Amino acid sequence: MRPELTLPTGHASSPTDRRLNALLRHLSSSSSSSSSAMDTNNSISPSPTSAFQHDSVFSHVVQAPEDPILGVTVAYNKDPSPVKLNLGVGAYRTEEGKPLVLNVVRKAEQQLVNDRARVKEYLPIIGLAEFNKLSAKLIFGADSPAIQENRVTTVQCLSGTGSLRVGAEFLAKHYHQRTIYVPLPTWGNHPKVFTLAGLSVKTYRYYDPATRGLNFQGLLEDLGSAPAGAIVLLHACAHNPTGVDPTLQQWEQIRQLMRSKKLLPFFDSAYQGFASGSLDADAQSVRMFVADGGECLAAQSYAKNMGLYGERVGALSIVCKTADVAGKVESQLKLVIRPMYSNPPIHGASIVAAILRDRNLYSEWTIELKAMADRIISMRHQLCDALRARGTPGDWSHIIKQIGMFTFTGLNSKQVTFMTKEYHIYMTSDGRISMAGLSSKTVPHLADAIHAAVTRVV
Ligand code: PGU
Repeated sequence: MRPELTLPTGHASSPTDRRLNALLRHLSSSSSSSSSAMDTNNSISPSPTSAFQHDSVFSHVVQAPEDPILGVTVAYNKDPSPVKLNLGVGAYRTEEGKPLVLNVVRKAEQQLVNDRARVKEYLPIIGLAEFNKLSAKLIFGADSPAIQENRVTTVQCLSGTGSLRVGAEFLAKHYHQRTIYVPLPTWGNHPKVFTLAGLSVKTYRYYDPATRGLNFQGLLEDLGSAPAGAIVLLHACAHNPTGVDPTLQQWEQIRQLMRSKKLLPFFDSAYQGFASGSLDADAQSVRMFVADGGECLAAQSYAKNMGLYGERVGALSIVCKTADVAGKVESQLKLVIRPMYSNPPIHGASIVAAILRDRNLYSEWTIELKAMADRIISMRHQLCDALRARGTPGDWSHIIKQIGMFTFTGLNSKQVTFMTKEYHIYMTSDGRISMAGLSSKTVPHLADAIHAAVTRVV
């Protein structure tokens, strides 16, 4: 039995209410004339005060907290202050504080638009073949023997996150060890992605708060005592959130230890080119592990280095011992992808392929990339100088020493809350700030806020 749809009596006096009641009468008469299946399945909730509201099958659902990183932007957007500053999400901004679409991306998009032969058909399950080939070349190097020997399978995925997820699901299904070790700390989404994919997450020591540098001894000890075969997540460069990377010598020691213990490296490469400004230099860690002939996984993102955040374009590569194994692995990756999202989007991958295939566009990209990396480095110097000029207590040299998009300031969550409340500066509660969100104009405001936080909040 359907209750009659009207607004509560005594409220139907205004013209608006009368119109609403007429509409409700119309809706209830048209639905009662339809089939009985419609009637039971598509009942209309007449008003928010209806008794139906209390019968929701979802009424037990509790409000979830905002994401620790993306939620910072949500809070920032709600703040009406003209001086507000978003240093939460790792997204590049210009000196004017605006998001940047690279010139070379605009050019590639123009080419795509002008090409009338282009269609919007589905891509294959593993994505755009040319994109995959060029992505592997970008991370492993043009002369990589693994590529030449066809031992690498590369599949286009939904940016870095999607690549990690597909790789993790493949490992959970087909690899004998389901434990993955992630650095402490790491990008907040890593544990969630890996756990939901079916892996069990453990941590290895990485950052030393006392030195604000690498806890190399702790890292070696923890990886040394990991069970044989365990998977190890490594940030290829520009470690997030700490901005602390091993030196090449340290990478070499990590490689030797991992190979001797048969630990499986899973590289997350979300910042190639952003750490040093050089695409090759930032891929050194990965290339070291591939050069020894061993196996590994690599998740690549074009969100930062091409500024293609919202295009969701990335790649997962699995380097295998033989071409035969690589072919079989690829066939299984397709079974992971197909029920997840069927096949990836075409536009972003076409932009990347257009840039990577063309010598001129490629070289233009490297110049724009270097300019972004340099601007971030210059922000590091400006912020450090501004704090020194204010006599802010503490040693701030880590701002310059750390690399990539972020500075792990060492500010505690109380100080972060204070800076947000009093200075409208938004950042993650672990004290990480995105240097890419800063500009010469906003450095003084941030330095004032840090100075006040350090001197007034313990
Ligand atoms: N891996 C690491 C180490 C990252 O820092 C990020 C992005 C990703 C993967 C995923 O990037 P995709 O956009 O999926 O390619 N981290 C940024 C962006 C915001 C977020 O948390 O997704 C950050 O601010 O930490």
